[in-house]
Amino acid sequence: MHRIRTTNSDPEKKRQKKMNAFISPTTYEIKFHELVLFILEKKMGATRRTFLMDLARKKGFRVENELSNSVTHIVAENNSGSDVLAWLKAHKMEMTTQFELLDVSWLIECMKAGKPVDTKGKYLLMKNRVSLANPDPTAGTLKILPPAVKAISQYACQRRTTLSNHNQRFTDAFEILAKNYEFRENDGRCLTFLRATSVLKCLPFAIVSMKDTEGLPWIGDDVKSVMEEIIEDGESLEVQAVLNDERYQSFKLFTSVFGVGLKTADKWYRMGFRTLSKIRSDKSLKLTKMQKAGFQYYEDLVGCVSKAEADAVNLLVKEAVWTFLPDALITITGGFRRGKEFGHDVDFLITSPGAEKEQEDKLLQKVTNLWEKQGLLLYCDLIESTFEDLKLPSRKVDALDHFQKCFLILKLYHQRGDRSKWEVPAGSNEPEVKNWKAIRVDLVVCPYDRHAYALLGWSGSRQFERDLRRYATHEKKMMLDNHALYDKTKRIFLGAKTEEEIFAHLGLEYIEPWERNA
Ligand code: 8DG
Ligand code: CA
Ligand code: CA
Repeated sequence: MHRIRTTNSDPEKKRQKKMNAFISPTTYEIKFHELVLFILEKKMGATRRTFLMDLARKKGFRVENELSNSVTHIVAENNSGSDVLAWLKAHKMEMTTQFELLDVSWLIECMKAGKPVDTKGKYLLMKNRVSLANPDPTAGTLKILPPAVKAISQYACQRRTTLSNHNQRFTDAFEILAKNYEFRENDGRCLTFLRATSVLKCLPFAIVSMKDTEGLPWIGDDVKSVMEEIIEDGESLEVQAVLNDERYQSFKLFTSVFGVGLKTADKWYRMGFRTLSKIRSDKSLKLTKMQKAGFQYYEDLVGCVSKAEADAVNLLVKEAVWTFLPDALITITGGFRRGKEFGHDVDFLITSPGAEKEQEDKLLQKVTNLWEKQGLLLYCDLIESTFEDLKLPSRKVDALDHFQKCFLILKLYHQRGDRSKWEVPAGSNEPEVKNWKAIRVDLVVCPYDRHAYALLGWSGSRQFERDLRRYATHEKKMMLDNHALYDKTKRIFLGAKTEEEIFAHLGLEYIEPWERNA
């Protein structure tokens, strides 16, 4: 093994050796073999370093006393990336492997999690992995290599995509283009930009030059030309043109109304409408029940639902559902399960281990009746179940599922803590101020034995779901949807009690919900 090459008279090394003598000789089991840590003493101090080394070892990390070729992660405190490089250079080492330079906050997160966490942008002291390739140990030349990213899969279900997006300037632009292609019903080009968005969102670094995109899937010529513009000029003319396009602006506005899809938006646009107020006041337009509700509660619905509001709705749902099915399991799904702070609605999956089919079938009707009595139900669209036990999973990647569900608008009263700001002072003649907010809520009920499949299907993101199904079909000769997984070779349904089991059936590493933000 190559060791740091330093002269024997190096006082730093002598001191290091002395310190190492104090490090607890206790050996701990190494749990995470893929990482080898070295903690830099400079500016951290020997006591804290010893403490952190010991703690990390207790948690199953391999921590080296000395810097060697096997080190993969160097952790430093109060040092910039260039500080650390200067230190390494000053210590005249000969190393050929690459390693990452990380701030101590990364190590602390790992200690909290009890396992290695992503070396995300904010922890990295150097965006690129570093290699000290030094044929002449006295010269100490440093060479920065391109980011060593593991080959990135073309399938979102083989990538870990958290909410920390280092490439938002590109993905925002792609999302605008994708939306515009969706409005123009150009599904192919829409998908091109959605897939590119999804790939860039999983990268642990920010792209600064086109060289950084080498080897990435789904980055074709159209995507590249937008990226090049953004890198060179800070913005893309194509994106600017879309943002200024009247049709795009109108479609964006019209589809922001609950119940308005592409067909209606197109109709209104061709009729010459450009604003919502004109549509609202036109008595000759026939609106669906859903669109009427969409206009009635527009201001509330267009503002996002916060995590705190989702938690308040969660209490409402639990209280109502448990009145009729005390053993029901109720899970928030959708974006909030993936850790998002805001969403456009709140999604829930409900199942009960003990309920008879009849009880299950009547649940949503009972719950919505209760809310209606309580004056909380502003809109309700209940869809009956068309679920059949032995139905083969759908072949379509975007198929809707067959479970019983309801799309709702609920009245959520402001909580006591923030209600005061709405309260009218005593004796005031002002009209009473609205003390509630309309919230979109989706409830889905599934049979207990399908819970894992329904949970996986309703947790999203949409891109993640699409790629799970595409992966099952093309890589495994299996069919997956929100109800089941069918192995076409063996001609059997594969049961699963947990999401982990579904990933295992598919031969995939488990991806946590908060890593599914593809
Ligand atoms: P957001 O609300 O935070 O904006 O995003 P989201 O929570 O990820 O999106 P969503 O539109 O609420 O959808 C949540 C998941 O539910 C998504 O992965 C797609 C999935 N889903 C189904 N079936 C159906 C369905 O019938 N309608 C809708 N709208 N979504 C469905 O699996
Ligand atoms: Ca949602
Ligand atoms: Ca939803």
